[in-house]
Amino acid sequence: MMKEPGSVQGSVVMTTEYHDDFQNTDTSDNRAFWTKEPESGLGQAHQSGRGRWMWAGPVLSAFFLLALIIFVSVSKKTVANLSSAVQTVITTLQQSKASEAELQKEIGRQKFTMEMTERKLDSVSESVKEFDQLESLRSAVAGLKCSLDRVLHNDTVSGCCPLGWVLTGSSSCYFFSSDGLPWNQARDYCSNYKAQLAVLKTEQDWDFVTGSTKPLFFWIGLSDERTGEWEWVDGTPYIMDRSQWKPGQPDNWKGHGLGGTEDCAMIHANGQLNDDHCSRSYRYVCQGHTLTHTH
Ligand code: MBG
Ligand code: CA
Repeated sequence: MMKEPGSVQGSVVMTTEYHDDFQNTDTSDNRAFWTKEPESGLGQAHQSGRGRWMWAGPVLSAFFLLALIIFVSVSKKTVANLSSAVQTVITTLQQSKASEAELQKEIGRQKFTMEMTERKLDSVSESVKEFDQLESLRSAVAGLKCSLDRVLHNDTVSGCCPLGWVLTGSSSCYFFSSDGLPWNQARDYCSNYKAQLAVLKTEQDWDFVTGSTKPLFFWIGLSDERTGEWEWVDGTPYIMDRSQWKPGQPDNWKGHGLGGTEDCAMIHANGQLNDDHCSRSYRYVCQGHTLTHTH
């Protein structure tokens, strides 16, 4: 009744309806369906390897991630090492800076010490230069002390010269007369004081005496009367030194009209020697020693 071919066909239709999809599996339909994909052989090969290489992506990603981790880790380590090295360099620089400051301080201290030493040496050098002056000052002070002792105690003390005599650095006593006597009488005067007419064998004695006599004339203990050769009153020979004599002297001059020649030495106005007639009256220089006992 309701069964009609269409019904049967209906089932068929149903089938047909079903087969519609099926029909879509028709080769031509299949072809049509697949033609939507790339047609090249390569595309087909790729498509066919896709399944096979599915693991590559994650593995590569994991590998990349691991590499990144290692890189970061190594980088971190490197940065840490670098930071430590930089810190070490900074510390070393700071230490060397501190050492340099200390070194500079030490150099400063040494410089100061050297400057002090230099100043001390200058002072010593000046003292040495002034040694001669100090020596004459010392003897002047000693002479003043003797004078003071004499006034205070009305006595002559050991190490001092007789009243009116001058004490020198070499502990000699000199008397510079204010009156004039012939050479022989002058010699005897000095002898009365346990002294002698000045015998000047050293440069110091020479300088002291001639420095004191200028610009007056004074007899000293030098004569050639006894033997014709110049000798000191203590009997020792005189060693000729022309620089001690005035130019052209000694000349043993006879033109004075006093008889005889010139046999006695006197210190002229300029501090140089001249031989003169022994009978002339000139001031004289006696030379003696300091007293060794009080009396
Ligand atoms: C004098 C001397 C004398 C004698 C004389 C010769 C101008 O000096 O005192 O001793 O040497 O010169 O001309
Ligand atoms: Ca003369």
